[in-house]
Amino acid sequence: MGLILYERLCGDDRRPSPYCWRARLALAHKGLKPEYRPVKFTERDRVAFSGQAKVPVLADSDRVVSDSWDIACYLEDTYPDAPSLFDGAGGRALARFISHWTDNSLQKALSPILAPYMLAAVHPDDRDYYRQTREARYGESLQHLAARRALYLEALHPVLEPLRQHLAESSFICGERPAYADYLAFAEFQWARSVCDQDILAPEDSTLRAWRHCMLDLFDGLARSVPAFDSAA
Ligand SMILES: N[C@@H](CCC(=O)N[C@@H](CS)C(=O)NCC(=O)O)C(=O)O
Repeated sequence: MGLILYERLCGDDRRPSPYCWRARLALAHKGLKPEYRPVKFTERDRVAFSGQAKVPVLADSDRVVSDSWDIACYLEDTYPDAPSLFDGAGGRALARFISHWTDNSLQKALSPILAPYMLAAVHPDDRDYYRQTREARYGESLQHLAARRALYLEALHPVLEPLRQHLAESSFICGERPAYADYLAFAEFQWARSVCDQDILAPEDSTLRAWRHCMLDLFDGLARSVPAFDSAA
């Protein structure tokens, strides 16, 4: 048995999960080609062998790893001769900081914009589950969130400022070449373009758009190869 990545499946074969894109891109960076096993939200039992219910889950022969950060660290430590995801202990620590920033700032700003789009994008079997769990999380209906979309988009702009300023000085978050910190942030943009028919970036946001374009080109256009909206190409 080789490498298997269990990842989220949505309707029309969409793969929006940013956590799963972190793992997809980390595997590609290492030159590894896993078999993808798509899992619906309501198929939690299919990843129960990992001891928890979320994706991504990576199975590498008899090793099973869940959690995107743990998967990145596992790949880095298990495949040290392949290109590095972190470039040393300092780079790993900085990537961890970007992972916390992504989870706590970028994703927090993005998720109220994308949750209503997700409701339309999830597999029809998952729609009730998604609505119930997300409305419980936000404490209000997804319809109410959608009605405030313009406000959330405005609030996203300053959250992106550190990324914008950094990318004005550097081709990638990690410098001359992309590495795991780039995948962490880009995975959120990939989530957006997988489900949302409007670009979350303004036309004048040229620095972020240029970086996103380069990220989409990586690994023979891996991120472009899945169903998504062209509005954010
Ligand atoms: N900290 C985990 C979070 C994983 C996560 O939340 N995955 C989502 C992907 S859609 C999930 O499985 N959610 C299950 C649910 O909402 O029921 C990671 O970094 O991998």
